[in-house]
Amino acid sequence: MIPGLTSGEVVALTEPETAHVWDSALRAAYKQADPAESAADLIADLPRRLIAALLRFRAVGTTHNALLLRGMCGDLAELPTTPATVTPGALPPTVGAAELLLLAVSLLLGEPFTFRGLYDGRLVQHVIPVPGHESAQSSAGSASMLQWHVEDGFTDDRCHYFGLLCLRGHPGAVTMLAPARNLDLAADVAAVLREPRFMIAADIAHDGPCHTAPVIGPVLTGPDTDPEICFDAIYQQPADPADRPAAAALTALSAALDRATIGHELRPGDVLVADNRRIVHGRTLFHPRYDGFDRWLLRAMTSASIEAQRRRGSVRLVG
Ligand SMILES: O=C(O)CCC(=O)C(=O)O
Ligand SMILES: [Fe+2]
Repeated sequence: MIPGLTSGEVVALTEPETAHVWDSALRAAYKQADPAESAADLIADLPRRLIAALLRFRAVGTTHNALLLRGMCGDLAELPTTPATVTPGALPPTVGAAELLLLAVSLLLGEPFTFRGLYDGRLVQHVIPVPGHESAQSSAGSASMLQWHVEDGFTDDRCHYFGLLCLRGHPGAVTMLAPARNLDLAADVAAVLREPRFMIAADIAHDGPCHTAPVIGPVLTGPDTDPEICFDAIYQQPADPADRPAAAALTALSAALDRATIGHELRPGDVLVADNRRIVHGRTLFHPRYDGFDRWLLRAMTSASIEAQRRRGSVRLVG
């Protein structure tokens, strides 16, 4: 049994709070206005303690540098069947309401954005199992564990936070988190991981040429007590293929991540937000049925730096 988040990392809405938030989100979704604008409006309808928890998370993190919000969606009886593609056509307001709530949460952490070459540049992405992609090491896969990674580790433009909102869960599909601050690493291994000896390639979800050259850098940076981490079990290698200590350090790190694992099986209405600079994540394997009722998450990425986003020329779209 994988341990979970601590109680201090969970904010559960009461039934009246859920009803209020969901009603406001549905009304906003019916208007079909600009999603980021509608989401900004929706912040005023979120419970104050939820807003406070997100602002606190942004400022000082949590024990595992993740935060779970529960009861964010009301009645999901009208939810359509789970799409079979990551770029589905028009979806009804039930999905729109959930998208707006995820964006409202994201706005409290910074600026939601995405990459032009990722799922048609959709600000909110669909994390679903896709027929024929079972073995893919991307959110579309299912047949094998989605290995340890940070979102978009190949670029310095990667998000500071990501949020996953669950519309449909799948028993046994566990989102796994390993906080960098909980890793027990030998001093010599940690020292190698702090040197710029590692390179990450763009993952298969990114379409077309990458907007930046692959980053060569360290895996660990920042203070020992709260380090930042940039790791990808599949797409990262020593920059010099002959660098055996660097390869060994990556292997040792994978084992340390396994030992530090906590997990959460997402349920409908859950929103999991995680610090993409300080934790590594993955997901256990599961067996989709492709009957329209498979696991369905919405995902949004957030930059904590509005200045960096504006300097790139576009706050919402990068690349
Ligand atoms: O499915 C999950 O729980 C995590 C998905 C994920 O890590 C991703 O889409 O990058
Ligand atoms: Fe991920």
